[in-house]
Amino acid sequence: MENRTYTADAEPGDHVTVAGWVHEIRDLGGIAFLILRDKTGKIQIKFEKDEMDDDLVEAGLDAARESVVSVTGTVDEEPRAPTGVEVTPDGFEVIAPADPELPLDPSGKVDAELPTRLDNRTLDLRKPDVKAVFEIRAEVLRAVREQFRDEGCTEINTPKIVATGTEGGTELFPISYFGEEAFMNQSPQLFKQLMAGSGLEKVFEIGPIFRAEEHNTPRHLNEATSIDFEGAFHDHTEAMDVVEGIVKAAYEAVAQNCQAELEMLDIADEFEAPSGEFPRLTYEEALDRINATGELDDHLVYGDDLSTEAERVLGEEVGEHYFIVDWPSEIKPFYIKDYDDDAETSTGFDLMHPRMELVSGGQREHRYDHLVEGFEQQGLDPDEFEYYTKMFKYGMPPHAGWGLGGERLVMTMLGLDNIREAVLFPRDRQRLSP
Ligand code: ATP
Ligand code: AMO
Repeated sequence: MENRTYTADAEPGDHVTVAGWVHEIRDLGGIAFLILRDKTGKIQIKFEKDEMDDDLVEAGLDAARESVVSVTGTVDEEPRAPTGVEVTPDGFEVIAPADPELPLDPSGKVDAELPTRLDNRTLDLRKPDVKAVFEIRAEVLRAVREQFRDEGCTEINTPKIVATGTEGGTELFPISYFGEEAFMNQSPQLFKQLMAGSGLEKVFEIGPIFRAEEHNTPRHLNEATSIDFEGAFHDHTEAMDVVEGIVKAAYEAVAQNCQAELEMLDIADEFEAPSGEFPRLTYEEALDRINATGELDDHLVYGDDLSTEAERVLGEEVGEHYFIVDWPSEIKPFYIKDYDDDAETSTGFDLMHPRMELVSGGQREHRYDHLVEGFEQQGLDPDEFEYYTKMFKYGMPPHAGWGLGGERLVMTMLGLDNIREAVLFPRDRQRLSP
């Protein structure tokens, strides 16, 4: 493959070997065109039937669509060709033939349903608009990592096979660990906190979380990518500043480095990185604004969690990213700290996109006695979490953090209807392979 030239690099006068997929063959009679496609774009290969070796013409025109072929030839200027140049071949080789019966059409002329696309992701990602989503996803993760590093955070990796859950006992996937019961981790929550108390102080992790969600929705996965932060000596407002910076950095990087992909998705014109501070609404203000719309069947009262419908109504009201702060303690997890002067109100916060929740976070309970009490109140046995709680006896600083759903970030950024569009191989109720 040494002398392969990316198709976009082919210049008039070059004698090149270009390799890629047969995108399309247009046979016009005396002249025929094979459109060759690779990561960089497409190039036209011209076959002049009367002037070329018959075997060469036959090999080229018999190649099935989506076969991988290699073409050697001369590059000429041709204004009528899609890229302004074409290759007149003197050599043609089929490297990997494709079955003419394709399960989906990568040229996009025939639409395929999502399940067919997910079953055939290799072919699906030959479509430039689908590929664009994953190029952007990669850029988002790159930008997020860079922003964390600029903030002085250290990237960590914590175990995904664990002995206990943290986000409530019902949504765990049990597995057998050498005959002992274990679980797929729902969140790096406890581990990242342990690292906030370590010499690392400010840490982040980008990794999978596993949730045995029973429901099948367009915004839940059973395996998702969580972007987690935990910082020593941070309170919840500082943790909110960090996540606001991360989300903005991701948007800015995409605006700057992914114009071609945004155009491919047809959203380049309206794509905008959020500017200005994200509004911070209290939970009670949020309830008032939702109730004032009169759009919900039931009036929300203090202590209610926000339903999907309530989130949607509020999102339409606010119309941009926003935080909800000052939640009732009773509906936030045990590891979140309450205000010192108001034990009924929690330092927990959510960051919302107008369409859905993106982030949960808060300042953590770092006082040993309060933490153990919290476990008991939540119905969890503190003894099972001794590996975690005992570290709170050896100098655990005040700390705060959050978890941001990576797929939700990409989905809302690009206006994708279904979260599965933002994952290569989604795991949901129906889907365990590929
Ligand atoms: P022959 O070339 O042997 O006369 P033909 O009649 O099929 O055979 P043309 O009349 O040259 O071929 O072209 C057919 C169509 O292809 C025309 O619409 C022409 O504009 C277009 N065409 C010809 N050459 C090119 C090229 N190099 N790139 C793009 N389009 C081309
Ligand atoms: P929470 O459970 O709210 O908080 O999760 C944080 C964020 O992760 C994303 N997310 C999901 N995305 C897709 N499918 C799912 N099933 C799914 N579950 C969660 C969401 C959500 O806002 N330990 C806390 C975080 C913290 O306090 O640091 C936690 O896990 O975008």
